[in-house]
Amino acid sequence: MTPKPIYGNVSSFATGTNVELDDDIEVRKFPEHFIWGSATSSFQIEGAHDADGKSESIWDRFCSVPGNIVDGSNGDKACGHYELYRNDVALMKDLGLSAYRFSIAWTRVLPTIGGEVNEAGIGFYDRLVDELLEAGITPFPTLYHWDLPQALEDQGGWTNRQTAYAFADYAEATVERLGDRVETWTTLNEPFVSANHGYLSGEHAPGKQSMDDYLTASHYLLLAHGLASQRIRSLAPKAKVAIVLNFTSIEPATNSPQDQAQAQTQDDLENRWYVEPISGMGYPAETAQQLGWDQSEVLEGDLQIISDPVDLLGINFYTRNVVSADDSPQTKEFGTTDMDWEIHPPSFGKLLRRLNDDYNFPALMITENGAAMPDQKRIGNQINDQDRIDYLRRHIAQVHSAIDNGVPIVGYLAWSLFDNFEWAWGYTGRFGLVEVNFETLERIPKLSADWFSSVISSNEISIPAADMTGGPLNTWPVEPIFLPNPESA
Ligand code: GCO
Repeated sequence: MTPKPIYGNVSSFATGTNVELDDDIEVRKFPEHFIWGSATSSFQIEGAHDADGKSESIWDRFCSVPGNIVDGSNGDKACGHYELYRNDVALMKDLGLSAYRFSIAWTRVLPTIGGEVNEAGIGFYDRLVDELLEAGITPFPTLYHWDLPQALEDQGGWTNRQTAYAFADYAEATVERLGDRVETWTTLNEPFVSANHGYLSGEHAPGKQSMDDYLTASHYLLLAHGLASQRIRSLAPKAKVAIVLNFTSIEPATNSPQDQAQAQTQDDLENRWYVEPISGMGYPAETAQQLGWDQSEVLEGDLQIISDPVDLLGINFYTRNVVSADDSPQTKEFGTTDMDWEIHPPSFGKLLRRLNDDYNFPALMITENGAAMPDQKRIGNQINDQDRIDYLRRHIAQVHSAIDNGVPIVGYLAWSLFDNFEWAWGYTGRFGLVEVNFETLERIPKLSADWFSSVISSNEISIPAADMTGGPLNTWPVEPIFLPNPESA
């Protein structure tokens, strides 16, 4: 089956329109063909940890160490998506998703280093892609969402340059099998988190804690992206290549030079460190120097490989971080989610404009945005998550506003379709639009799923005027959610 194109000619990108309904509600219409979807990742939902020849990943290993995961859980069963995928695709169809972002487990496709492709493992994704296309949903696979084969970690993982080449081989094997039906390939999900949480803070697999390892891993991850991108293009010349980066808005707590310097360093490390090499600008020089990084891993030609132009930048956004040189705790202006992450929609709008002003990506897509919420209230059987709806609506409003300002955003994917394995938080952080009972594996759409579904079918959001003028609304007070257009301000 031929996939339908997921984004057309971005140069003729049309902006949305706004309709004032009455004094209380404003309706914001999205451009025609705007992509609405949801996202998940392999380890977080699939389960079937040793099925059909899959080998151990760093997350299988990490979960087996007591104390690593707050609730002592693992991904052995997760949402049981490996068995229930048909049911799940039917659910996506009911919700009206036009795209589904999922990730492919390297350990299913190539269970051993340098070994043969595991037909049973890739077969799962082959069937999933067909099922999605059959349902009219565009498959949007990510090749790497953190579940590195443990066998590669045993040889240094992302601190070993060979892992980047192994990734390109894995990309090739996957694209050879699915490239006839997949239009857009995402190489990596959030290399910052892979490198930082995995090799510096140690809160994620493989749990290392070294600044040298962080720096090395960040470079080999980006190299892996570039090598895979070249491989994908040579195998599937019509394919679009994307990378998904996470961005956290970093603000200095005060105007003091110390706080500003701290904010600059953090912004460099978390945000610019990845987007700039990809854009051909190299690593942020001042911060690299401050950290004493001699860049000896960066061989001649690497930066060119890394900056092989992408067709699409995927943006994951959740929160902002107000930083001070003395690390003092900051007030969370508009409240927090259940993860204690600050809710700050205006920062999202600001970030989208900044990415468009500072870099030159032909298209942007929101590949993750969402919130863990307490999910304690119910109406009958259904979770009444008005707080999650508020979060989503305010962030989607920022997307609309950015589009109106000419930022070429082609789609919005909510994180996440399901409650799932939230890494070191186990099953305690619930981000789903759909509730999952982890005993019975029953799926029950939350109120937010119904709301999101109506946004998709109408291709618009309705915003209470109070959201734009300030004043208390629902669960937290707001400031104007639309940043003024810099031109007209
Ligand atoms: C990420 C990952 C997801 C997380 C989500 C919530 O962005 O960190 O892509 O796997 O579950 O972000 O933390």
